[in-house]
Amino acid sequence: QGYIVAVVGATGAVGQKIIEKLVERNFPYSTLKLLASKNSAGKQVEVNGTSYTIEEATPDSFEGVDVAFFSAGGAISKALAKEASNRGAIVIDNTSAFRMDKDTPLVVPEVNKQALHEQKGIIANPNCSTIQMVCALEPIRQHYGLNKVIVSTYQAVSGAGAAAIQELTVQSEAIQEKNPEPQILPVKSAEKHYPIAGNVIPQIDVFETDGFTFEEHKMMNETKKIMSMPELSIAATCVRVPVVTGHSESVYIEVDKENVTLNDIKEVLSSAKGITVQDKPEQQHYPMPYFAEDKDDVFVGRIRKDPSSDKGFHMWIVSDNLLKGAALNSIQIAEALIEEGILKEV
Ligand code: 11C
Repeated sequence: QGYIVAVVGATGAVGQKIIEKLVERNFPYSTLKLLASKNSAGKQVEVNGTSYTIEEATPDSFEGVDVAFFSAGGAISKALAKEASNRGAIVIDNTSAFRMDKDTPLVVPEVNKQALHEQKGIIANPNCSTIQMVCALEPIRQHYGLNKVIVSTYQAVSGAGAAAIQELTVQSEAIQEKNPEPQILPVKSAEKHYPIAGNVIPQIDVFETDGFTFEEHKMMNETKKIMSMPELSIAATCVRVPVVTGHSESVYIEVDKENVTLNDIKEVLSSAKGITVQDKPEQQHYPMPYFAEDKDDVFVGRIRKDPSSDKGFHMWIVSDNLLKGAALNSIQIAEALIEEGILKEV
């Protein structure tokens, strides 16, 4: 008794976390199909004491599947997500392939669970840096309205995949080397690559014609879609830092209501689901990626009133980009599908 669940990209960093979370949260699966590219097919993976063989993902892999988690890159999602949904599976896609598609809900359950009812077979999981930010913005918006967001990110290399983690590790060990021969960051396909150990790279993904990067566009466009605020004034600067896991964000907001106090903001964040406020500067208590790794929550601290704008506030938001930013949010979407009766009880 339970759902037939497929994980596409089962050998990847996010795929592994999805499997871990399915087990940890007792997701009601009866059968687990672990799928990946041809290269990984045949590998053995142990899940909760049972050994599984990774199979190559093909259209027919999805026959009879109830829920399919995709995290094997945009090309695989574009090739196979519709094949899976045509065969009756609900797809939860972790790539940017369908996020801005008008027929695809883009969901963070704490913010817009109701959008799941509009699903037509594919549900998109937002970008990691977007998810943690909207988790903090939504409770503030609900109470005090939201007029403006300016965010600068400090993003971990695990967002760029296993090869980027490896690059940081190797360079960190040889940090004195004058020519570390970077090959992955900021973007594998780019003409130039820069070292990440001992460095900060103000480029994540490729540049668009307006001077913003694709990552920055994702943060701006996805936030508007998830929060149903197409007119929201929002700008992002996304930066890669030499941290393995855990994205950090410096966020400036302007609320809509008058006379909102610092305590008001702290109170709504403290009572919001999935948020832990860590904000005791006198005890040097604030969120850091080092301590957020493997934690489910979004951590918020350094909450301050802007010195010159009555409606302006600053905060520092940190979360594990592979968990709430990816695997955990995907599982929470699947759990919400069950709660909302969209995925029928079995
Ligand atoms: C990064 N945020 O840190 C990206 C990774 O659209 O799901 C997530 C890519 C995505 O590089």
